[in-house]
Amino acid sequence: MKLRYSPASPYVRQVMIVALEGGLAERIEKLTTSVVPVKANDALQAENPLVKLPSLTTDAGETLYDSPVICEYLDSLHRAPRMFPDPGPARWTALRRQALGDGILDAAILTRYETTVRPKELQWAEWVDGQMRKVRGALDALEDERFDGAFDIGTLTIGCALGYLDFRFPGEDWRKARPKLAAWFAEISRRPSMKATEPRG
Ligand SMILES: N[C@@H](CCC(=O)N[C@@H](CS)C(=O)NCC(=O)O)C(=O)O
Repeated sequence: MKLRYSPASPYVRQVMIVALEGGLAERIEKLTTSVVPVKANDALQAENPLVKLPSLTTDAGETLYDSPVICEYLDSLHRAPRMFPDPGPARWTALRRQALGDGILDAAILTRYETTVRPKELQWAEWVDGQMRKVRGALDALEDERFDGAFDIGTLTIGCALGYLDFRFPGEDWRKARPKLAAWFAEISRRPSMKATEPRG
């Protein structure tokens, strides 16, 4: 399998965590790829018309995207404990948490593009405020979430979102008003798959 990869991408990180947890990492060839929304990338576009990371080309030659689809595909290939729970209440909880983690990431990345890619004279403060309101509101909701030791697609996605905030928004100080979430994050960050995929770049 070939994975369009960046060590800085929190969505790629989710895929790599699922791969590591399932013992599949050796089967994945990482093709380091750089993406910026205002720049064309013809090679990536030929595989993924959305021109985003990650995308995964399977051994059968089909290219899958986006990260939730790739994660679920990889999770179907191994016999280790599944990251996607079977149908039932635990699955809905995990998928809701996955959506919340991805939502934090989507808003944080829109903020980052607005502040680092868009020319200064075109930047829109209300846009940034609106996106960061989503991020902070989601973090506030997570402070009261009871994770009960779960490590699955929901909790790993939230872990990747918090890791991304530390990586790209070091001034945010999200831990200050959210001590339970901070303690939970410290605990899951000790997991080998989380450690091996800490963001770089
Ligand atoms: N929903 C997508 C989001 C992927 C995404 O936005 N990836 C970023 C890199 S971290 C990207 O490719 N950005 C380039 C762009 O938006 O054009 C997923 O979960 O895979």
